[in-house]
Amino acid sequence: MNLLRKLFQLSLLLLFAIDFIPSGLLAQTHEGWQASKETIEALTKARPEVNYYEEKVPAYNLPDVLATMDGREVTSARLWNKVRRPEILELFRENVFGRVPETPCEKSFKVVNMDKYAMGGTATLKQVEITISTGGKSLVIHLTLFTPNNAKRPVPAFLLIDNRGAVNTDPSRKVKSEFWPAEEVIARGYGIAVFYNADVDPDNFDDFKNGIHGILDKYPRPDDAWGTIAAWAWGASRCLDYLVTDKDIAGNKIAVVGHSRGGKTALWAGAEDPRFAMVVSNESGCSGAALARRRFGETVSRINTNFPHWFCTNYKKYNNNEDTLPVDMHMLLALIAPRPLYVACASEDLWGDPRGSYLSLYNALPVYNLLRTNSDIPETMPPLNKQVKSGRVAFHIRDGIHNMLLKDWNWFMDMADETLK
Ligand code: GTR
Repeated sequence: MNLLRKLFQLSLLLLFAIDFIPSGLLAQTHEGWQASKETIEALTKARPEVNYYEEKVPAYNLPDVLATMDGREVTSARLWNKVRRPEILELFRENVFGRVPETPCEKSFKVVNMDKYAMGGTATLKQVEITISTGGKSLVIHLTLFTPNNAKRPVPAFLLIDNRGAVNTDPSRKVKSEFWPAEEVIARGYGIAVFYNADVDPDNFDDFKNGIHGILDKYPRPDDAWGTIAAWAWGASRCLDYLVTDKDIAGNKIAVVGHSRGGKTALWAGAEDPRFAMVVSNESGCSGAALARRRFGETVSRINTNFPHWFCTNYKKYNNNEDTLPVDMHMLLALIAPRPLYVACASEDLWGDPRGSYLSLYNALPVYNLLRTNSDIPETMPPLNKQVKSGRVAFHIRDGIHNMLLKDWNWFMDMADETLK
């Protein structure tokens, strides 16, 4: 009886004490984010063949990001930069995204419209045509750029790889969208640019005849020839070629941002082009930030079947065969190091495997820390809507469905405030 009373008193005391623990501490000691049962069940009902259950994730071993192919342990920044990073980049070219053809081409920029009083006088708008030409054929990438009028120039800037079309990125600003919240980004002192991915390569499978493929590819195409995602990433770099010439922009402070297929593209753009000073992957999922070996939500075989044009032909070898892939996506994230890297997910987007994306970031940390960035995040995911940020890496899982919203952008800018400004 006495013992029972003691236990009762103790539990009251505990309950009382919890009220006084600072909420920050509580959040840290809390279990991290878990997918809701309702979401798991609803998604499983819609696609019973897809795994959304954590307990069904197979056991796997990730390739060691810090072991060279000839078996050396990478213990210095020098060995990473000279040997291991180039090796990993090659493995991704060869097996996943494909290689850019060596066909020489010409490139020119033309500012076709400029408005110094855009957005009610708060910003300057420039519309730029980037023309790529070779062998009598050419292609134009339309770049839209706003820079703040009331900020000290040159300003840091964000470049969005737009995979949704002009309705989200209207230069006249008659139509506004949280997907590209240009006014809000300008108000925080950043430049904001965008190009439409389909300008570079239309998002459909036509055996690589249209877009930049039709201009630069040699046929028959080898099995490691670039797919559409690598083409979009290349397009992002052509936009960067212009941006670094613009006096209003700080060329060494340009972040590349992408959502979903655009997020996969942003990661590959950042890997291939070290001039991007920061990379933001929003809900990039399978073949983006999410670990392939978890086979959670979208898998390598699903993505290669539904989107046969996104990756190189070699990637199809890993359909239902993820364990033989010589890389996993933590190694793609590691290619961004030591630059700031933001990985974001959404709680209902289990197709894109939020946990696999977080673990991927976690497993890229050894490279960030080898490069002395003091980036340290726990293995447990943060709770919903709580950003976790350390050194040069940051992550959040926002409540809601697959999308990119102002809430996401605000967190991206919080990180950029610390790492780019
Ligand atoms: C899905 C695809 C994902 C993701 C998404 C998107 O259909 O399976 O990998 O890229 O499209 O881009 O919105």
